[in-house]
Amino acid sequence: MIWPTLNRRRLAALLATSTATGFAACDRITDDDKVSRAVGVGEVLTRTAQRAILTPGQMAPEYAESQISKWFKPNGTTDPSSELYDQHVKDGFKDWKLGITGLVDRPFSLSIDQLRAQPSRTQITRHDCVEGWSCIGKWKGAKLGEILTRAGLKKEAKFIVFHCFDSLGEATDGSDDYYESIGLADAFHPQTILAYDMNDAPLGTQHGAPIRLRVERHLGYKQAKYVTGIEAVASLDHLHGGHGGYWEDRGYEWYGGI
Ligand SMILES: Nc1nc2c(c(=O)[nH]1)N[C@H]1C(S)=C(S)[C@@H](COP(=O)(O)O)O[C@H]1N2
Ligand SMILES: [Mo]
Repeated sequence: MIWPTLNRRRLAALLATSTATGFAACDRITDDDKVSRAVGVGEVLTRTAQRAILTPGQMAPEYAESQISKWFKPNGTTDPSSELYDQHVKDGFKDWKLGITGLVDRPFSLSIDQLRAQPSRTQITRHDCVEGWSCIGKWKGAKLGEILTRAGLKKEAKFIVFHCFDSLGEATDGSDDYYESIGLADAFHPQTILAYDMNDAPLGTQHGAPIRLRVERHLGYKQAKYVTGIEAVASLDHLHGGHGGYWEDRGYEWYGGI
């Protein structure tokens, strides 16, 4: 079961390398502004190439109960520790609501109980962090595609953004808030869920309570924890650093495919 993943990874790494080499040439002949745009194009090419070769809609490998990691490494924020978050933890997220906003025909919000009543999926998958570690966990959550269908995406909507409770840096103006985004193909992928259970128990604080995104064909940093709101947008330019995610704004690739 692990071999197809390794092969896909090698393929993706090869594609990334060949694209990077291609743009090393541009580096010498263009100014900084053009280079950064070229790198953007490179990412699109890699993504398109990955899509073409890796079969669109492909499922991430799933594992057996016996393969679930005894310990799942918590990473990044392990407690947003804000007044609001602490209050939610204290009352079991009874007043917490997930808003679905932006380019939708019918914006709405869901309480944790309502979210638990949505069509769900359970999956045992491997989480791969760019730092070089992996853990296998079991996730149960509401299918994102169903929620978006209920909200009705406007035709201009191209990306789904996940806003989070936590902030990783020092800034107090919101510029260090964690956020992530995915394209529509991933938003409607059957394994893309808003997970509220991990290993058959409600998601704990360390792993993103009350909900975290599981978008299984992607690296760890795409798996947004502590999601407070979902927004459909036409472009990522106006959000924070404009690259579609906290780590993307700090240089990581947006697609983050595995
Ligand atoms: N809100 C939020 N989501 C986040 C992070 C974070 O710091 N804040 N870290 C990311 C990274 S780099 C990884 S590897 C995973 C870690 O998830 P875990 O703590 O459940 O292992 O969450 C991702 N999602
Ligand atoms: Mo990560």
